[in-house]
Amino acid sequence: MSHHDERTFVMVKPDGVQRGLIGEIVSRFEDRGLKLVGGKLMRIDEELAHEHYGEHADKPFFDGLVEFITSGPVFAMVWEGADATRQVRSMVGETDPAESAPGTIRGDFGLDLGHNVIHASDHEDEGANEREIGLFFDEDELADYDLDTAAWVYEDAEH
Ligand code: D4T
Repeated sequence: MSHHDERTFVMVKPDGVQRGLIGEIVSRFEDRGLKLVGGKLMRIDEELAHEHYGEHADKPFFDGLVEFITSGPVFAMVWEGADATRQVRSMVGETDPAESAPGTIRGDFGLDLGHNVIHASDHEDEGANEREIGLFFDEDELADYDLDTAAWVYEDAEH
């Protein structure tokens, strides 16, 4: 099963939590065949916000971004599956909801670049998924189990 086990970090942002979109978003990844291995409702503090968004520290939107991401609870998740980081990103859409196709999460639920509902690890940033999982989750918060549907999701899985 080794190539089915890529893990990626996903987070419903404070706007998505307030708008009641946790269930809808979880359902989309479940429906796709991905496996949920971790999830928690939590508040991001200033320190974690700075670590998570460190690459944007010198950008003009950084202060507003930190204020927003710490403004209410987020729902942090880890999803696992073949090519999970890239597959999830394609379901999320572009950073700017206006550029996101209908059918993507931002294309269906977002209108505003600053309130774009969801975060997912960047598949073009090597190791971003593992780094972000490590920032938000302890290893003992992640479940290691087989999903019985895998035999139907993956052509090469054993029945
Ligand atoms: P995140 O990281 O939140 O999933 O978004 P993306 O990976 O799609 O995009 P990003 O890292 O380039 O931007 C992080 C975050 O900053 C907000 N933002 C971004 C903003 O408020 N104004 C801006 O001009 C940009 C580029 C939105 C997402």
